[in-house]
Amino acid sequence: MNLHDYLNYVKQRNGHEPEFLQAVDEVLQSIMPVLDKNPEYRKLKIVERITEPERLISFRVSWLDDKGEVQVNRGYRVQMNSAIGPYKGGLRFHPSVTQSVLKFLAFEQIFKNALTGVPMGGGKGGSDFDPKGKSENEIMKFCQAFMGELARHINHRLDVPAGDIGVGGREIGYMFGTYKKIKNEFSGVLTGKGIGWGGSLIRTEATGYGLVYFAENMMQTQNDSIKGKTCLVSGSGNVAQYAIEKILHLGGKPVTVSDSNGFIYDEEGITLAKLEFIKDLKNNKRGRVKEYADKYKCVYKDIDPKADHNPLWALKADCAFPCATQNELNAKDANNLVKNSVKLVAEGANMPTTPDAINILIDNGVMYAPGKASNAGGVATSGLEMTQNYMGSNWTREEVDAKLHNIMKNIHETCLAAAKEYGKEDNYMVGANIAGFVKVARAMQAQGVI
Ligand code: NDP
Ligand code: 2IT
Repeated sequence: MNLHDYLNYVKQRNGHEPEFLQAVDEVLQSIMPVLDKNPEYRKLKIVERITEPERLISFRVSWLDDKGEVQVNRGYRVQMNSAIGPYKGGLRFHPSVTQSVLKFLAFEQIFKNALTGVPMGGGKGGSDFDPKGKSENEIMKFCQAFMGELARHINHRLDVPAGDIGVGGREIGYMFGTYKKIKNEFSGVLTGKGIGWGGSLIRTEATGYGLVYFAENMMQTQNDSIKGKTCLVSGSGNVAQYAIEKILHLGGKPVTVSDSNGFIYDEEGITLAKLEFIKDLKNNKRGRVKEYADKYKCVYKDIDPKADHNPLWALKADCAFPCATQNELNAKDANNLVKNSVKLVAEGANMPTTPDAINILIDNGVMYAPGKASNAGGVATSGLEMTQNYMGSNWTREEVDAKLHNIMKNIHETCLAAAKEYGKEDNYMVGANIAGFVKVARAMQAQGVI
């Protein structure tokens, strides 16, 4: 089959899943030269197999809210590919969660995890549960109900979930407690656990820190650095917060954060002290970023989700880090970034840049890092948490940070090397897709038709 046939094949089987098709299209376009060079991959139907989840679990989650009313949500776990290790990937709690969204995330996770060099397969899960406006008690009730079913399908050697949108340390704690009680065992079945009960230092920071380490590696290829650069960051959750922290450590100047309502533009720059305000606002008070503008007297703009562009990406800056959600940066936004001579776009979120926007960035010489490479520091450090759990020991902050640093450097080199080998020099997207795919395809080939 050629590219057109493959795309049709996947479309026919998953026509109602736009996000999944978007993620698959991108990877298939990148890997066609690999299939041409290795005809056995076609014969072994690696593409047909890798686009089909090994197992997909969908389940009902019933729970009682504070008023005593019965609530019903839908839960999922997509166990996508276990060729190179146990299924690994986060859990997302957000009303926009569908099977398509989780399949796209699980699919990308296969290649991301392969790039880390830590042995982990690809998986993802979550629920259409909306944590916004829920009481602490309701969050706990939901997490217990969700894990009440998920516990039957995971264990520390089979499938190890972690956090994602709407799932942070608090939710991991409630789910871990439930798993432990049901299974009557204390094991590293989840990552992102608290320090003192199996968690790893730096896991909380890892995605944002890793993203900026990766961006710094990209800048270094141009004998440049993040130092002194004005940076746009979207989102204000886990990834955005620690991306901002590391930008500040490296001497850059972050000027924006956003949430689903709007964004702030702090022309003077977000400082470490202002970042502490954001962390407290989003992680403890669960407030809106507008409160930052009220406190620090800077610009705040509502984001209209129906608008044809996001004005955050029309601000002048050197670097842009989309860290909120999928398809948050479209062609119009990419044109605005290009118009303002942005040098680098590195994805903290998964698939935040639409396919036409990616083309615009690459065609205009903007350095572009796909999330499966640049946000891999989170899952890589989850892998380090698993290793520490297996060994029964804990590494210091410095040890884990040094390993994270090294992993991001290796991913950067791996992407560039694969891109070069296939004549797409400096194209991180093609490099990431090829390097991730080749590793998994080889393992699938070795393990036979299963
Ligand atoms: P959080 O839940 O901590 O934060 C998410 C942020 O994105 C919030 O500011 C949220 O705003 C905003 N957001 C979420 N959905 C939307 C939406 N539909 N429209 C606009 N804004 C939205 O999640 P994370 O920081 O963990 O995750 C952010 C991204 O990074 C996701 O794409 C995730 O898959 C990816 N990622 C996360 C990793 C991790 O380790 N946590 C690892 C690798 C990637 P609001 O407060 O209004 O909801
Ligand atoms: O998208 C991701 O890589 C994550 N949400 C982290 C997954 C993990 O298992 O740490």
